[in-house]
Parts: sequence; structure tokens; C-alpha cells
Amino acid sequence: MEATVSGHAAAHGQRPSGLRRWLTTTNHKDIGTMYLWFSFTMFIVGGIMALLIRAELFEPGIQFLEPERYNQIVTLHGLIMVFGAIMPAFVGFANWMIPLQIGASDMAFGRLNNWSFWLLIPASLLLVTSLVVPGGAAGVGWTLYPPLSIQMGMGMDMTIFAVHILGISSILGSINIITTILNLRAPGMTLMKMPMFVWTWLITAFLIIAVMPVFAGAVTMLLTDRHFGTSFFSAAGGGDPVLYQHVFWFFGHPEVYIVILPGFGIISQVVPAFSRKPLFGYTSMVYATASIAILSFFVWGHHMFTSGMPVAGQLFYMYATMLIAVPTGVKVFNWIATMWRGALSFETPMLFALGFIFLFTMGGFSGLVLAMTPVDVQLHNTYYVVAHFHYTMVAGALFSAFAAVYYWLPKWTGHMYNERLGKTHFWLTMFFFNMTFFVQHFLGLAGMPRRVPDYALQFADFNMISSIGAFGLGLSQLLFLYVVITCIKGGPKAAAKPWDGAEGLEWEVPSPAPYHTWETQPQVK
Ligand code: CU1
Repeated sequence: MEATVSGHAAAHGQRPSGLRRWLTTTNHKDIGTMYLWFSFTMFIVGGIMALLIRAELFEPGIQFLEPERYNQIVTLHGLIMVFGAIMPAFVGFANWMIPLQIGASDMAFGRLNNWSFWLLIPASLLLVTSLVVPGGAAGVGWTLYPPLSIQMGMGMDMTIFAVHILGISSILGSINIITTILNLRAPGMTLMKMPMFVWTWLITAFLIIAVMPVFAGAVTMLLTDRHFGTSFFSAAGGGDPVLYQHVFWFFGHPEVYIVILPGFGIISQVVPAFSRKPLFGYTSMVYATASIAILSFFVWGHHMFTSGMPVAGQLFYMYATMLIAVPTGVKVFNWIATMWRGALSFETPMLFALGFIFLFTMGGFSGLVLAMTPVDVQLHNTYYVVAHFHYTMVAGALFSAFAAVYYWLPKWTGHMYNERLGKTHFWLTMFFFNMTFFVQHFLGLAGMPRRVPDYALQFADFNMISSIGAFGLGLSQLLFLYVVITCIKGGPKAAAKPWDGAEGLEWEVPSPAPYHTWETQPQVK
């Protein structure tokens, strides 16, 4: 392998090495790897912020974070985890796996792909360094609601700029993914034969292109309200802060599906592989994914039940939101039906997939609870909401990302990871995740507000449990890092089909020459 690659490159004498290789690469595997390491770095940065939050909440009273600083950390934790950790992780998987799964030689636009990745670096630096500018970061929550976001200092401008750059990055990445899937499939790879991961990403990419510009528009209007004398959202000038909420959540609700649909695709491939059966209900999976994506445009008002809304609107958004449980239920049913009478085995990817199905379903149910308008009015801005979306984003997006890493590591590195340590990582993560977030349901039901660094004495016990759980959850991820690094550096050689031949069910087509894009840029004569 090594000999082939270097011989190939030497023949053309073009392949740069060292830093220049990574700066200029157009190879989908290189770029996928960079996305994944970037994502893990941001996961650590956002995770440290989560631990600062949980340390502050370990006991009542202000420990070491003043309310302003606390809200800045809360905001950055949210923005970094959504845009810096989860989305880049899925784009990394897309880069690595979509060309392999559809038999394409690479992504459609190599240089655009490179640029999409490198845009992430200035964006994340803007977010993190906003902590140290005068006034600090934007302490408004990741939703950046006015009027507060109009009054914030320059940290808010850095956040707006970061959102613009992140938006460009993910839109370009999506254009690349859609073009690759629609134009570069191998002969015979019809749309309805594509692996589910490819399908879910195709649909996700359309969602990103539809809503990221809406978010960019919302923050641009904030920017002009702040500096150029407009009053879109400023009541003093005749504007309306609630308009911002509408525009933001028209982006924000589809966004929550952007961070989960590729995870659905991963689970839809891991479960069949470890059940040694084809996916149950493939066609219904495709249509369920598309239905979820379409419905996601009609439910944004469920975030605004307390902002003042006619009863007709409340009813519409409540029922529309509950409707999404139908295609989601189809998916969960299909995953379970896939396992039914299968030859199951429980290696780490399967454990994370099962953990996903169980915990994500719980997150779905608490979502249904919140969808009910009268209940939401009670639970709005409480820790119940925090518990709900961490069940969808940590046990959903993060667990599916772990399933994907363990599932595909042998393919990426040529080595098997340490199965015993992988399983240990799963059980530690499973235990501490629930210790951290399950008790937050109780805190929310009892009325503890989110985004406040202090709380009444009655909430002390559950907060202490949650904080201890969070530190356990954080430390457990060091084990993940260790397992991945030891797998990259060595370990037993992986078989061509490491999961007992089960990959045959995935329609994976071997990739042609690994570094071909260095040489095959079309020559204009
Ligand atoms: Cu929503």
C-alpha cells in the first residue's frame, strides 16, 4: 500500500508532504480525516466549557463564574458543540464514506472541499477568542436572541462573523455532497440502492442549503441593527424582537434534524451489519427521512409558545410537531425489525447503536411532552428542555458518531481497535451520560431555570449528581482518544471485511487509486 502510494506520487512528482499536504489536499480521505480531528478538538473545547458549567452548578451559590461569564460559556458551549463538533464530524464521515459507498473516485469538487474545511479554523478561532475581548463573548445563549444580542459588545460581532463563515463552510460542503451523490455514482448504483448513510446525507445537505442562509440572514439583520441604524428587531425603532425568533427557528428546527439525520443513516448501517440481515424497510426508511426533513420546516413555532401566539398557531405547531413522531417511529420500528431474529453480535459499534436507539427514543418522547403547548408553557426555559435536547444531541448525534468511528476505524486505519476498551468506553459513556442528564428531567419538572449559574437549595442534590456524572462522562472520552490513537498506530491487522462479512449488505464499492486526485485534475488543452 505505502509503496504503491509513494511510487504513484513519485511518478508524477506532485504530491506535497508535511503541512503543505494538509493545506492543499483535495483528497476526500485526507479532508475527512482533518474534519474528524477538528471535530474531536472542538468536542474537547466544548466539553471543557460543559465541565466549567457543571463545576459552577455543583452546589448552590456563585462559585467562580459571574452570571455574565457563565452565560458566555453556555453560549459558546452550544455554538461550538453544534457547529464545531457535531456538524464537522458528520461532514468528516461523509467525506470518508460517501465516495466509497457510491463508487466515486473522490468528492466532486476537491478544491472546494479543501476550502470548506479550512474555513472552519478562522470561524472557531473567532468564537473561542471572543472570550478575551473587552466585554467578553456573546452571553446570550446559542439562539442569539435580541434585544440582548443588539446590546452586547464586540464578542457578538465576532460570533456573527463566525456564523457567516460556518454557514459558508457547510453550504459549500453540502453543494459538494449533493453533486457527488447525484453525478458520481458508479454504474448500477441507482438512488434506491444507495446505502442509508448516503441517503440521509443527501437529504441533510438539502436541509443545510435551505436553512443556513436563513440563519445568515438573521444574524446579518442583527449586525445592521447593531451598527448600521436599522431596526429589524429593535422595538425602539419600530422593529420586533419576536421577528428574530421566527427567522431563527425557521433555521433552528431544521438544524436539529441536520445534526441527527446523518446519525440515523449510520445507525441504519450498523444495525444490519451486526444483525447479519439486510435493513428492514429500506424504502420506508428513505421516505421517513424525507418526511422528517419536509415536516421540519413547519414546526418552528413550538419554540415560541411563550412568546405570544394565537391559539390557532399553538394548535397548529403542536399537532405538526407531534406528526414528526410518525416517520421517526417508522425508523425505530425498522431498526428493531432488522434485529428481529437476526444473528446479533454486540461489538462496540452495535453497543453504541443500541444505546442510540434506546436513549434517542427517550429524547423523542420528552420532545413529545414539550410539544404539548400547555406543558411547554410550564417547562419552557427549564432544565427539562436541557435534558430533552441532550438526549437527542449527545445520546443521538454523539452516540451515532461513536458508532461510526468504531465501525469504520478498521476500514480507515487497516487495524482493529481494542474491543475490550471500546466496550468499556461505551459502558462508561452510557452510565455517566444518564447520570448527567437523566436527573435534569427532575430538575426541570421542579422548575429549575436554565442559563442561570445559581439555584435554590431544593435543587442541590440532583445538580451534584449531574455534575459528578458530567466529569465522569468527560474523563471517559480520554479512553476513546486512547483507543483511536492505539488503533491508528498499530494493533492487529483488520480483515478486508472486519465485521464477519456483514459489510456485504452495504453495497460498498472499493475506491480506485487512493491519491488519484493529485494527478487527475482535468487538463484544459
Ligand atoms: Cu424545534
